[in-house]
Amino acid sequence: MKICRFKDKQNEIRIGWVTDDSALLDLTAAGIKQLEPLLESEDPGAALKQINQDALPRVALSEVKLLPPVEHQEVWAAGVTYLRSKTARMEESNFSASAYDRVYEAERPEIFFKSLPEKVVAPGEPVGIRSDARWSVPEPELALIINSRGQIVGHTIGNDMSSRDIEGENLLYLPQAKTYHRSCALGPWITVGTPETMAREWNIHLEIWRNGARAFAGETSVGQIKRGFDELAGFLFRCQVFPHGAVLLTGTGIVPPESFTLAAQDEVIITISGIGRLKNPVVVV
Ligand code: DO4
Ligand code: MG
Repeated sequence: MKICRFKDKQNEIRIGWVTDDSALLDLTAAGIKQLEPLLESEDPGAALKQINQDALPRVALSEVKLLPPVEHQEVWAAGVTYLRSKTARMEESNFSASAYDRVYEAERPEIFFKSLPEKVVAPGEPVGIRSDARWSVPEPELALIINSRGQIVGHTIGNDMSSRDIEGENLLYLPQAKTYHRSCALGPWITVGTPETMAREWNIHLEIWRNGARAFAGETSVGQIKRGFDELAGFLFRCQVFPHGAVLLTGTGIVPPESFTLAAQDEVIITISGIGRLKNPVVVV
């Protein structure tokens, strides 16, 4: 089951239940005006099933503006969770190579702050590459939607935009490489009710388009993530509170070749088989 945030024709923010590729049901008529109460319920999928779909207005997806599926949650990200990511980071950095090697094997994962909710980029809106970076890439990642009790209640698609040259120069520059204007996109909606065993069978696909031609394509599987989802969420919630819940990106397993860097006007398309597609053009910030 898929739920989204959207703006209607009157520019009002609403919650939608996406029923097929072309339409959603407006949940306002069922008294649902925010995602948070649904995500905080014991079982959001079961709560949705109790709603009478026939009583809800049906709206074409082409008539709405999708918003990032995040309200008051901080967005965090795990790193070096795929073998491919560890290898790539070690190649980009002579200086800090052993740090990646160690964190891949260590009990404690790498987790870093990624974005305030109000800064998250919506589907279709531009993601940013830094004007002071030479080597910029998208990182297509499965994102866990976690409620305030630390329970994983849904999944969405995340793009952890990154400046590889800045990170590679010195690991202490990680916050600048990872957290800047337009560096995090989420969407197009949240899938609820999928157990981890099923989510691990999903594929993640990345395409980057430039001047009408495909400049890069790559694929991985969620099953390649080395750590369990509850393990990652558990570390995020250690000695920390998230009164509105949190979003946790789970790391990237697709890394374009070293010769590739994003450019303005590229289009980044991330598809996760069980969720949908997140598309964003690129701008320099
Ligand atoms: O250690 C740097 C960041 C790693 C990351 O973002 C990833 O593996 O996805
Ligand atoms: Mg990442």
